[in-house]
Amino acid sequence: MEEILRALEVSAVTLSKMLKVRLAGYSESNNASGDHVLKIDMKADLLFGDTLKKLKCVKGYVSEEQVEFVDVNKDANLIVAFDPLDGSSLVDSNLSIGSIFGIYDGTLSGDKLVCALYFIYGPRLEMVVASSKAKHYVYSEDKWQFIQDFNLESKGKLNSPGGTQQHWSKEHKALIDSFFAKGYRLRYSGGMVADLHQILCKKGGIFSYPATSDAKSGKLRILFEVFPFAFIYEKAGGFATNGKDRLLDIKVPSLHASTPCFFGSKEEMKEVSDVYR
Ligand code: AFP
Repeated sequence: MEEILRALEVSAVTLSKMLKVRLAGYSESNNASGDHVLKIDMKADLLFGDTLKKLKCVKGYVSEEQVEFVDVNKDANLIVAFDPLDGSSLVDSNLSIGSIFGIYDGTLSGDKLVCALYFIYGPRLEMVVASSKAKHYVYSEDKWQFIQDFNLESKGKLNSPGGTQQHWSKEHKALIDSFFAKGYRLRYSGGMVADLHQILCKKGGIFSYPATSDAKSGKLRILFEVFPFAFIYEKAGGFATNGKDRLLDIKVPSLHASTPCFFGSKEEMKEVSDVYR
């Protein structure tokens, strides 16, 4: 596992440098989830894929940008699921974006997740890695430096509500409004890495991406986005649910399946469950 982390750290520094230069426009292709793909997404996918292919401990990987599972070493155990560049539609507006990874032992299911991490490309390059704790690092003076362990309070002040409001259910709208009525402040960039990172840094709040009338399974992908953040939030003392079940307990119907999801500190997550149950 350490071998994977060290290799990804190097690749993230490379990607961070690639992101600093002016980018070409949109490519012609769509990814496996049907999204329009920016050229930089594909470069990031190639970069991390090539990195993983060189590692003996990697059995295979699955990327948001690839339709199929990619085999690497049949005798190895660890499988990496990743979103190479989440929030890429924000590249043009120069907002923070990220790369998300889940490392699974043998099987792509929530109970086999042994480590989750993300890199955030903002004014600084930062990384959060969770295995036993959720650890926060910054890349500074050519090395990764530890900042803190994330520890969420039992509740926070930020409300980060995803999905088009026009397509929310009445119950979901009432839930989101109830947080604003209690003084929560709106924080939503449209990039889950930055939005969830902010809640961790500010020690609490709620991020939601519900089922909507036009997207019954929500938008965010279980293996590349939802499981890694659910794992990180639990290690930081928070919780993650689909409204009814703990996210890390849900089944994975297919590699690119999505799910409604809620992440946050424990009190907000309890309020979500009270409404959705
Ligand atoms: P892109 O990778 O297509 O930019 O999507 C980003 C994302 O998957 C996630 O990072 C955001 O939380 C979510 O989509 C935003 O979706 P909405 O634009 O529907 O709010």
